[in-house]
Amino acid sequence: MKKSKIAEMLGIKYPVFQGGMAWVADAELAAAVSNAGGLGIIAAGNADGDYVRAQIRKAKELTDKPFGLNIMLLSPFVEEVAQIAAEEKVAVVTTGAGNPAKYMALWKEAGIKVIPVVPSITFAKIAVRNGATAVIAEGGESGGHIGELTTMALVPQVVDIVDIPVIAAGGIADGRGVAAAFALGADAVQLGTRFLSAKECNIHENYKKKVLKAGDTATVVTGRRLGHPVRSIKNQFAREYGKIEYTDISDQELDDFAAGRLRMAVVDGDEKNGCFLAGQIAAMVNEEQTCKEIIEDLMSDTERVLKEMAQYSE
Ligand code: TUI
Repeated sequence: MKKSKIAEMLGIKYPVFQGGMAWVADAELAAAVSNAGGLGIIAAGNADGDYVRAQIRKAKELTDKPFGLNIMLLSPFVEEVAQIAAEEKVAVVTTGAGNPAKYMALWKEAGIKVIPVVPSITFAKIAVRNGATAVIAEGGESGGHIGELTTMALVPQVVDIVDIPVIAAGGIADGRGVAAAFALGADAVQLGTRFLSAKECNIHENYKKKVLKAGDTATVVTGRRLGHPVRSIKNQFAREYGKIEYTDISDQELDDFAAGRLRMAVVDGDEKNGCFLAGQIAAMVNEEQTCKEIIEDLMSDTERVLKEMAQYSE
């Protein structure tokens, strides 16, 4: 297997990150991924500081391996969560949905490795300037909040302008995706949707079922009008949101319409009213497995694909 710089820097066995999925990625999932040799990541999402601190402490009990905290920068609790990350000295902070520049000195002083998600070259350059350890280049195939570019277009362009490791995310579910990410110059990969099916993933069983039975065109992007495009599985909520998005409804009403929908999906399993975030590769996720099985499957599949690809250089 290819030597991964970021895996070496973090002291993890495999170059595989688990995406910091809001409401989904708790201490149990993160610790299971880290124990399996990847980088597990707890998602702060919109949760308050007490919840996040408790999850970090729980993960420290469940694993002695490094794990990360994903900070969603649109969270109303972002200031206190940023402080808690520094106080608890998590090994890694990843960020999403914004520019983390103003917190980076704080985290770096605490010895934390900071790895922002960047949706474009502009934000990749800002991350490098502010001392990021690496960047996650996430394409629009991903579930959740997405940027404009695809993984195929974004990853090589980011690789070309940064001198730090690039982790590819978006549309990666198996060894073919990992090998493709390596071909684009990525040093590691981040997977979200594939971990939704993990045995250690504590989402409502209706959410898991939706992912397991999703087809290739199961997802849709809504939310562009408010500047926060979000990919989710088509259902009644997504259809209703899509219908009202371009009417004369106010921004506030539109925001209110979407509020709390992720919780309805993850906790309540409300198939009609919940927002079931998932990436375009949901159709490629077909069985429930442990995190260890997922990561080992992924790595052996990657090796097989890379070996097969050697024929192109003969
Ligand atoms: O953050 C994610 N995925 C997410 S966050 C989330 S919670 C949410 N729900 C509704 C609306 C907004 C957020 C669900 N899924 N992935 C990482 C990611 N970061 N994707 C795109 C970005 C991003 C976008 C803009 C990063 C930086 C950025 O900067 C632009 C700016 O103007 O700050």
